[in-house]
Amino acid sequence: MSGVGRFITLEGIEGAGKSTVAAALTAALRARGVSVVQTREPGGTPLAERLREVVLQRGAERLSAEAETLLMFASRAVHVDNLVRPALARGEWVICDRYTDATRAYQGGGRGVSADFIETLSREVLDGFTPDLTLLLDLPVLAGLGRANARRKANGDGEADRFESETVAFFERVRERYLGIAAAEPQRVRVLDATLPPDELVRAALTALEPLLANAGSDAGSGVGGGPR
Ligand code: Z5A
Repeated sequence: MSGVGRFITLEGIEGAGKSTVAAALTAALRARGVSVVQTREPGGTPLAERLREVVLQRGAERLSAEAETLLMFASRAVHVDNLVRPALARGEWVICDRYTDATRAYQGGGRGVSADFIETLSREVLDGFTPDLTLLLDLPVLAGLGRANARRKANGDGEADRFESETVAFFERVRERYLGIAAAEPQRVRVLDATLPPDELVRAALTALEPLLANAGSDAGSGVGGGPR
């Protein structure tokens, strides 16, 4: 199916199930003939993935919350310019694991970076480029961290990165900020119950996409998000 490209983002705390849902949505959309690019942030292109390593790895030097925010936006700018916008211009859908809401929630809510700083960067660096739809996978912090820890143990993963080593209180602030964003932008952000089993959660995510699928190819607008393209 060719038509209007759509930019869909998945958000939530660690262990919410974003990667699982992203993969299932990509497969389900492709089965319906939609061209889909699945990607993630920070990262998504070779240079943006290098920036991801820089920002996630714990090192000896202090990285201020503002510097962390700048690195997130540097990676995002590379990703949007080289992958997201070109895919949308070709009429493809982009399913992206995290985007600017993650900066609002983690750097803003979690680390206390000012909303003004983040919104200025979003405007100046990305021209306010906004998803058509954001699915917020919400679940209690301890449940998310429990899943993430179980997966790390099962995979024999090494040292926790700079976010995985954060406190429960940090993730509570992140979750609260996410829910605040959803309350402020209910048209763009749909909250899904991420305590549901994976197949039910994926069904709920697909239901949320239906209005965009129904309109695919019938308009040339910028979608429900309404941000500049
Ligand atoms: N970050 C930031 O601070 N600012 C920004 O602007 C951006 C990012 C863009 C990226 O880490 C870090 O960067 C992230 C925020 C920060 N750190 N944190 N926290 P990442 O990409 O490596 O990790 P993540 O984004 O947190 O993803 P994750 O831990 O991989 O979680 P997930 O993708 O949401 O979950 P999952 O991998 O699909 O599932 C986790 C486990 O739970 C796995 O074993 C599944 O089998 C299981 N699972 C999944 N769904 C379910 C359901 N529904 N029921 C039960 N079990 C489930």
